[in-house]
Amino acid sequence: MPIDNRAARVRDQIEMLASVSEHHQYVQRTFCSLAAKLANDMVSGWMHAAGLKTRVDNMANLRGVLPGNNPQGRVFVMGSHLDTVIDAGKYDGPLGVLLAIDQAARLEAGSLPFDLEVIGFSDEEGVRYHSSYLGSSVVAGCFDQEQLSLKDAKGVSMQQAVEKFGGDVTKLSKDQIPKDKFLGYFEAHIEQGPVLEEKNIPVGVVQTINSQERVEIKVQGVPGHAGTTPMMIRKDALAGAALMIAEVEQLAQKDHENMVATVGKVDVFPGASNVIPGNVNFTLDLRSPNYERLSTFSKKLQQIFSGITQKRGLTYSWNLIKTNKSTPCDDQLTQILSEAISQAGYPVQALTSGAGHDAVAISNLGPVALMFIRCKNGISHHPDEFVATEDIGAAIKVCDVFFDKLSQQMQ
Ligand code: HGY
Ligand code: MN
Ligand code: MN
Repeated sequence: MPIDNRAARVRDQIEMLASVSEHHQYVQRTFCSLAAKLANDMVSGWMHAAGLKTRVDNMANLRGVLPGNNPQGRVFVMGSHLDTVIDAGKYDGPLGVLLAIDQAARLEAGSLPFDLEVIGFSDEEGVRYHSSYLGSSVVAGCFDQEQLSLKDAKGVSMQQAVEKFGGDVTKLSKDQIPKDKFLGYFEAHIEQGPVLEEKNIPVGVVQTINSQERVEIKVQGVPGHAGTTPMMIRKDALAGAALMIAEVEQLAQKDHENMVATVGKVDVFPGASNVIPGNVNFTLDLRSPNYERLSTFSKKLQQIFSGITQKRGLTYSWNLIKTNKSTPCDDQLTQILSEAISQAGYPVQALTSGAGHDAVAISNLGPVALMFIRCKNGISHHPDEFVATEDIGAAIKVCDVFFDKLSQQMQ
């Protein structure tokens, strides 16, 4: 099938998948939701049509295998995630899964010296449990079982959500790819940044994925009557949290070359307009190319938080949910990818990734490579996210050469 037709097919699949959402006004597919199930159903149909043998594993990952020609062969994985953020774009995640399915459709079963496994990971964004990489960390054998007790906004534990979806948490280890079977991983993903557009290049090759820390901060004060409690004796958790959040931004701005810091979610209790907030929980998302700088930033922030809360008669807790050091992409796979980009007729543009990707978790198994695809104005995690069909075509062209080279060089 000509590349333009394949690109148009991927574009149409992107549009169809974007209609699968747990919200009627915007795109939202979170871990183990009904929308996640419907998305798995839709995408597994496309996997079948591409000749893949599919299954949903115990962590809700959708997996399809194209057997190679060597029964003792190892497995090479290509994929990305099918879950989304809230009010999401259409391409962040799904584009990488659909490009993988397109590759499987091009390659005949038995044509590769290794098995090709295509995976639509179940939870890269970590929206429901403020975690991340739930699906890929099970595949990589680095899932933290303690996370099964995390509760979502409705008090549903991760274990309950998995079991309701049809997974068995006692069998998660069976869903890991054994390290000695694992050949490597390749992910194609939108850039979610402006560089490729500025350079007018459709694809780029990622060298490193930045380090990341996800924390939940709980601030405790004393709730009270908004009308009868004098100002000077209040222990207002939200007023304190507001100062803490302002400090997050100021400290990151002071070190803006190395750090980004975001408070994306704030929950106020009891949340009534005439009650002084007694408790506030907020999320903290810290990122840096340099993990040591991130750790120093994190310690400094804890000192600042302690100063603010002590002065105001509040207490707070710092609950680390997830931490990932910066992840280098594999030299050999990245070299093959760079050669494929060049052979496909594009300049080779090296990039670092400020965003996290399933490649971070999968790197616990072995070599990973990550290709970025230009997206309009670098917009992502927003309904205006967009990738031109020509750039989908460019990505397909590179993937074709990448797998042809891979099958000659790696077994
Ligand atoms: O948050 C991220 O970096 C990614 O989109 N999960
Ligand atoms: Mn993503
Ligand atoms: Mn994302």
